[in-house]
Amino acid sequence: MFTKVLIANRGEIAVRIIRACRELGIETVAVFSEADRSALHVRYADEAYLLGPAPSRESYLRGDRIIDIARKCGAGALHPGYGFLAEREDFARAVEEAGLAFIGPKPSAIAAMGDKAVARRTVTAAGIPVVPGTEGEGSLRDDEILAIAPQIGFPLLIKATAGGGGKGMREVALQADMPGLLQAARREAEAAFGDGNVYLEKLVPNARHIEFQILADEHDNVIHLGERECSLQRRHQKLLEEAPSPFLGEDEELRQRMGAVACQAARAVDYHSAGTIEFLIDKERNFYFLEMNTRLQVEHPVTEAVTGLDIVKEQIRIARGRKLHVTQEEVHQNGWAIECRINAEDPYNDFLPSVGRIAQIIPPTGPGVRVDTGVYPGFEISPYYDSLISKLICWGETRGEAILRTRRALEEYRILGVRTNIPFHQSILESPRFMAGQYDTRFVEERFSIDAAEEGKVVRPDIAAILATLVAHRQGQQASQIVRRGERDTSNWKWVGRWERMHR
Ligand code: MV4
Repeated sequence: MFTKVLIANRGEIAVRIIRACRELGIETVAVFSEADRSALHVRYADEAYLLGPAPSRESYLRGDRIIDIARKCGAGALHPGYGFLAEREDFARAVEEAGLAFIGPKPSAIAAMGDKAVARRTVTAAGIPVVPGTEGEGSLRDDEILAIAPQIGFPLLIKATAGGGGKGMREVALQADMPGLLQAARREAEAAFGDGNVYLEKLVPNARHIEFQILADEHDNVIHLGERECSLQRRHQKLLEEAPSPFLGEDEELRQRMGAVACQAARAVDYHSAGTIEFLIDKERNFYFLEMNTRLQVEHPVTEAVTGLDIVKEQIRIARGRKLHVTQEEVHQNGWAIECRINAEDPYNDFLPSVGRIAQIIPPTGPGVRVDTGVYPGFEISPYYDSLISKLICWGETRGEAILRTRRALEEYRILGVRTNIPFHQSILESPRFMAGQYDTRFVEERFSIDAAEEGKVVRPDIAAILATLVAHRQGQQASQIVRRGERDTSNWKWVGRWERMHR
């Protein structure tokens, strides 16, 4: 059984995983790029090793170097987090071949769900409903696709088999548009995944995007932890997630039916660890398997908030060969949770990424509030990685309380130095459609405008001036951050001195 874990990731998720390891008494090893020398995950881990220059390709995607470091430092397992190498079958296999435990599913399960056409066929064989579309797998030629399209009917979607997340996806309204859009989809898929293969699905209009969290151990136990509503996105970037889904609401029968199907899908690929089954639901409440994400997800905390389970700890326990310590009957959704992804981007300027130094950051706290972040005052937001700087997760006994608490927390949140999408979240949380739970995957793009939502609002330069003064004052007398040390450092003063010198 391993007692030391290498975390092959950065940012908030690396910190999240280190925290789970700490609580389990497991030693932690961080890896970092030159841009992340003073990042939180580096400071929180017991050991940290440099991977290389800032670009991911030369650092966090260097699977060979990461495995090398893991072996040399005596780690017994590796947690990939999300993104980067998390869903790469070849990497998972290389980790196992190096004698390390991969904290995630088997390479064969990653492969079976990674190709979306193969996944469709696999789950269909297990009796799981998928959206009508092309059947089978393997590459389809243009002439074959053009021949099948009218049989499926329009509107339809061209999707990349290597895809997921909307890349290489094209909506087609007419057969006449097929050839052009087919080429465009193939080109985009080729550029993004090095694989231009595509398949077709009938478009489900006004769909809701609901996903089920599952956990599966190596002793044939598969359970689901209920759903998350993920329909609030913009250009396939999720911005806000909640659990439960307001669309499923009190419909416990449908929830349990979908949960059972999610477990079935996991069993179909002999899945172990935490995973997510994505479904589309149409207005008539028909649901269809969309894809499976074979990793820990960004939005896992909303499920943790309502179930009281620690999904990362469960992943580690499963990788240690232990049994799930809850049964399906023991899992309950209690209350409501909302997660806002706080991104360094400008909601007033087409969500353009915002880079620079975080001059000040004051996260909200208090009852029912959780903030997962990898940044701190002085941290430099670089253009090399995604723009997620923090996740705000608020829990309430009811959806209403969760919304009010999220509004309160967003109001408390102060981030200076970079632009963030906090005003976007505030506008969403005040929009009648969101409050009523009546939003689908097109809401942000088609029905929501932050400028319209904020029309008529007063600008308060006096408040801005007072805030600027307070921040300047604070910076002048900033207290040292005192962290209790274990055996590995002698003095808090020494540590703080080093810290201050690093950020001068
Ligand atoms: C769909 C769909 C409707 N019908 N498939 C988007 C990302 C990937 N996971 C699958 N996605 C979708 N697949 C069928 N057959 C709707 C989505 C979808 C979506 C589409 C357009 C704009 C925003 C969207 C947000 C979530 C899901």
